[in-house]
Amino acid sequence: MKSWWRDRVAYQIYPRSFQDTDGNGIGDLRGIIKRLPYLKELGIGILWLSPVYRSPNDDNGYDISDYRSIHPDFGTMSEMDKLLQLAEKLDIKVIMDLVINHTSDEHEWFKESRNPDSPYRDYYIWRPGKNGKKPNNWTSFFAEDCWEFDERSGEYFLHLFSKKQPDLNYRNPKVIEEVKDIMRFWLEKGVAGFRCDVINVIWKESLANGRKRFILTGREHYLTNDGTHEILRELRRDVLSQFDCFAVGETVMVTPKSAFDLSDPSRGELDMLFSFEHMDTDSIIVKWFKKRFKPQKFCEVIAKWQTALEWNANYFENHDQPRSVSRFGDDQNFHDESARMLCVLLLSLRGTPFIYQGQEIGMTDFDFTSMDQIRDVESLNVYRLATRLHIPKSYRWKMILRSGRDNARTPMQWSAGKNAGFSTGTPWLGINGNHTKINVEAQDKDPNSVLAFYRKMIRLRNHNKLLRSGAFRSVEISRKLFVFERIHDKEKITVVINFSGNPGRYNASGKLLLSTYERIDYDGSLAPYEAVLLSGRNEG
Ligand code: TEU
Repeated sequence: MKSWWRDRVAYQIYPRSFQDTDGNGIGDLRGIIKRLPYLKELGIGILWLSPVYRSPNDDNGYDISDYRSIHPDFGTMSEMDKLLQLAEKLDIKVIMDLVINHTSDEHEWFKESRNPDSPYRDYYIWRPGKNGKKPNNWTSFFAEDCWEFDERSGEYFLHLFSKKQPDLNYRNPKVIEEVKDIMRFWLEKGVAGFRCDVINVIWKESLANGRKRFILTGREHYLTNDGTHEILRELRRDVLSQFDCFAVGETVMVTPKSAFDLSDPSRGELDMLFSFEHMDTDSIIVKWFKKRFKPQKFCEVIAKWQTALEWNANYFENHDQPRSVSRFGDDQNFHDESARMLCVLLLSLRGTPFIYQGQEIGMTDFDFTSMDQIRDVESLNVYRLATRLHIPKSYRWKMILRSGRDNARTPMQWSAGKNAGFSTGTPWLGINGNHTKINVEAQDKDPNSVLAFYRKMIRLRNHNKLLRSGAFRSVEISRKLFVFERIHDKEKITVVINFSGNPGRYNASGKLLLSTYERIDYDGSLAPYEAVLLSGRNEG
């Protein structure tokens, strides 16, 4: 089957924050249906829906209690079917979020498994304590430890994420069969694949104590091991290979080598994956402790991954990350210019580009002023831990401001009107006050807007085979400049990026294809955050 997913631009919707149509303050499927023409006009070819399944929303849907039903807040299964039908008519492929490392503790399987004699007991990882202690010393992704004691069954269960997200036990063949059935259910409905949530931690090689670490003690026992590779090959063999679909993995803490093995087409596991190294260049060990963002380091990591993998899934933001224009650009002095520069960079790289809702209009980090406004379980846990560790309140709040996931989850800014046109009710999460300036309606008819530029750049990529599938060659990476080429046979496109708020200079030849500024030709001068694409002959 042709890898059509390599020729399309993908867009991620966080449904809870996208468009509410029934006034309950939560985005819904009818809202997504309403906005499909907007996505078509943007040039989107793949739509990734973050979870819309039934869930108690401890982790906003990444804690699933029924994989085959739609959460009533989002709508009904018939509305889901309608969304799929309309998307197909617009030639937009829809992929679902496959969250199979864990379920919700309100899933029937888990409720059953609390009975030690239940056939579902082995669907999860239950262990007795040791001398009144937890089964091991592992720590979770959400700043807690990894074991929760269940009074009823007198044992602990493992959870790498929140205590309401118990890990599934992949040593139990029934679990893998259940996952295959869930995948088939959605593929037979017409979805075109899956974004596989933290897919490289699902096999726990051992439950032994881990080496004490600042974060994720115990990770050596579950990160990207043979068990995970085998499960991925089995899912490919028994399910994915039967459908015209793709699987993109979210793979935490992978190296270029381990990522290559997970996404090498000849191994039949993932078709591509989201890595994190470029998203951690401004972190000190963990994302909550930040250092100054350095474009050179960021671009060096990107260049490394461009050649390390046969194919990448490229992204600069998602529902877990701060907004890219605030983090990698300059949302105060060069908002539009740096948003356009990031657009050129993302859409000029080799690999499938993933745009996150609101990125196309330059949405920024939130303007919250208090923890009362924070909803994300990860942020709430981290703030509680930082308080226990006596980290000063001002610094605790700075940690949340700079790295909290709610930065990306404020409702989509459709207009300057009430609630940014997101909802007629009270939004589940605060609306950014800058929606009066940054919104779709204001940009839709403005030829100089960030939105207009995304439409232009996506159109260029959708019609330029060299940009979609040419080889990547790094030319120059310095404190302010990132220059690379996309090459196919005798043709090449040179991408010159001034990754700074100062004017720059880089001499390069070629016909000007596009600039983030109005210009008719390229004389080597670069305005602040200017990016240009030049087409020419490949002599090298
Ligand atoms: O995220 C995996 C994960 O580890 C995230 O916490 C991410 O590493 C971190 O927040 C990035 O800074 C996936 C989902 O994307 C996330 O929304 C879920 O909370 C998590 O898995 C559990 O399902």
